[in-house]
Amino acid sequence: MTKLHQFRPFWGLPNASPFCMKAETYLRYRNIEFEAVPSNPRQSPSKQIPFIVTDDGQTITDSEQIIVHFETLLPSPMDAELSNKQKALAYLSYASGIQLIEVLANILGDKPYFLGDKIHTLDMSVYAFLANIIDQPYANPLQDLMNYCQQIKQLAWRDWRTP
Ligand SMILES: N[C@@H](CCC(=O)N[C@@H](CS)C(=O)NCC(=O)O)C(=O)O
Repeated sequence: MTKLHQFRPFWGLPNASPFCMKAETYLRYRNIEFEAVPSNPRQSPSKQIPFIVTDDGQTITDSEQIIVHFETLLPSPMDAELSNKQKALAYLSYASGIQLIEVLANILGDKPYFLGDKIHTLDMSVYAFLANIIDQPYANPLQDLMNYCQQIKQLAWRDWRTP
């Protein structure tokens, strides 16, 4: 079984690292069997987590590469029908803080997912970063994006309980 090396749950969140939570959200949504292994960056070949060790012994670091690995193996790739313009959205960074959050809220608008009616790998990233702000104990102005997070939480994390 694939081993996902990542931080332990923290602060009532499955993971306080959005990169770990992104990878785990993806594995859960895609129903890929995996075992979570508590780890830390020192144990990773890239000195960053998450990383996975696959059934056949391959080590893959970086949340994006983990998704790419499974997307090339599994049927029905999540992003197959996207245009280049839509794929460009995936390069959004959260570096510019609240202004970017406002932009994201506007892009999402009334749509259920960032690129429309269907969930894509971009939603794994956006969800993981937003959940690390929304699902934590301090109030903040991200309430408008909560429905979006709740939706992906229902799809990928329904069975998860705070340890
Ligand atoms: N591009 C990487 C980023 C991973 C990352 O930044 N992980 C952090 C934890 S949130 C880490 O391991 N930091 C340790 C370090 O950089 O020394 C990914 O998508 O997986």
